[in-house]
Amino acid sequence: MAVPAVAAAQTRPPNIVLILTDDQGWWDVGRNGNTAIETPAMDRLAAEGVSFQRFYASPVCAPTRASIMTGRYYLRTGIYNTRFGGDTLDANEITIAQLLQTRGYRTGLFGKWHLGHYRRFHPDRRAFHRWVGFTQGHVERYFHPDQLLDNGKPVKARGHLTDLFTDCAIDFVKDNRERPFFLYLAYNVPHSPNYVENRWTERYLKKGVPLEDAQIYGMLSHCDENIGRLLRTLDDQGLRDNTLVVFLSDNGGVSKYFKAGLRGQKASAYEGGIRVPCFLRWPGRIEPGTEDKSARAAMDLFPTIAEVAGVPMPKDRPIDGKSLLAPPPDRALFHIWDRFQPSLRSNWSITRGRHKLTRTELFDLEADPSEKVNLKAQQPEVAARLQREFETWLAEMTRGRRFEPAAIEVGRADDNPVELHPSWAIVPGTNVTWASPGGTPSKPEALPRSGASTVNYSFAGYDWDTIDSWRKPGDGAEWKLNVVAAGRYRVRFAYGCRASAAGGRWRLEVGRSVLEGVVLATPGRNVFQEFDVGELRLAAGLVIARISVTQERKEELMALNRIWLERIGR
Ligand SMILES: [Ca+2]
Repeated sequence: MAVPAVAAAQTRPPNIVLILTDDQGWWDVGRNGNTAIETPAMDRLAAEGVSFQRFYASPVCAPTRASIMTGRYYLRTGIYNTRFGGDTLDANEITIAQLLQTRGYRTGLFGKWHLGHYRRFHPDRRAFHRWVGFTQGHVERYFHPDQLLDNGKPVKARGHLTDLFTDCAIDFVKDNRERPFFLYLAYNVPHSPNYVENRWTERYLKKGVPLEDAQIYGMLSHCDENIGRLLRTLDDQGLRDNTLVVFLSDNGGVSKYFKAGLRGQKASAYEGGIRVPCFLRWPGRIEPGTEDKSARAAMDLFPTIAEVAGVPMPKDRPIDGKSLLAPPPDRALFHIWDRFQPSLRSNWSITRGRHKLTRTELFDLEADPSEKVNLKAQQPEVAARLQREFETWLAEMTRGRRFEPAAIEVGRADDNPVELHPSWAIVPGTNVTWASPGGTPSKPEALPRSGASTVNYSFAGYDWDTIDSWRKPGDGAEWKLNVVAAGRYRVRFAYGCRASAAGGRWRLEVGRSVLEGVVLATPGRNVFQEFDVGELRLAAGLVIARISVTQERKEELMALNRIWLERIGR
């Protein structure tokens, strides 16, 4: 697809609306051959613009979001995981919102960020004037959500997130109709947990779609209705013609009812894990009903949007994406996914032209789009060439990088008290990079163990994750902190502990400051209560916070859900 670029001298650059869905497969949209799902608004965007047939995202959420924001392969940007602090975009990355602000755009994000949980990494620190959303990989509740932030401040809301984010987006469009705006509407459907009003699900149960897929389709149809609402707003406000609308999903799907013959799903480097729907509409610039069969990628959106807005790209760093408005580049596309240290043992693939090499197989995507026939034995020279190209790329991506969480800032005035999340903890005695020999760990995800330690990290959702199963003296967990303001800190825990297990002694060391105490009973092991446990005096600087068991236990110390550090004085 080649269209004439907009002259940078144009007085008002076009608005940009970027709509992202979460875990919608290439096949989860009517336009791509799914006859069961009803997605008229998405289909209309495709019919009124260009539809990409081979559009690639990363196998999972945060990596794709990093590439969209920066135009770069995600491993360059600090992202290496979707949890454990590995979903943090480096502070020195340049986001597309930053570029657009230099051209006078108003920038808004409504939805899932997933590029930094702590304040320093929030969207308003990455050049979004306004954001309403959440920072982690998913929410526990779609209805009446309890994890929403408005420019970093917790807010309560009533209704379903898909409706709420659309309402915010529509208000943003109306409030900014007189100036160029960049709207990033990052829906979190149809990511689990599957919650939508029953009427949406029932529509698909009646068609014979199995329950889980009916819920996914229902969440997407509900989302589609909301996208329709937003598109009507653009029409009503007279903004349709001067607005580029981009629609895509962030990784492969998880539904199984219809898969368009693609192999694999979310988290896989097969086509089903990385091919996503992508449609662009720009009236008068993009020919309606265009189909583009070239291999394109989510990181291409950054240079595309920069070109449309007439903003120069950063010159001080490699930008891997290529504008979608230019003819298809001659390039390989690389995919890799590993929750810990990326390596040749990770789940990876390289695509160049018609060929695709995975860790163990070679495919001809033109003859075999379903990736059924392994050609590695027949075409060893092709496989070897792609292998070398992948190894060179991986070496470049990983050189000099440590794949570990960023330090949590403690003592910021705008994030006080600060929460220490169990998912950001490291279990001592293990490699701090959490190198995993076998790639993706099995569920439930556990941190690697050190020696005889039994400490466990249990993920039961971000609200309910815990550090537990600790019994031996020294068993514990660590966080890397950056104390930005020295002073007195109040320490608060949230944990669960059944009465018969109460009485264990804990020790919290933050640098040279130490606090000790006894675990009290709560109404149940999984019923968390909050306790003020004392005060610490902290010096400024980088430091390790470590909580541990001090005496041998028959029962676990507690199910630790949170630690808060609140600066209360000099
Ligand atoms: Ca996702």
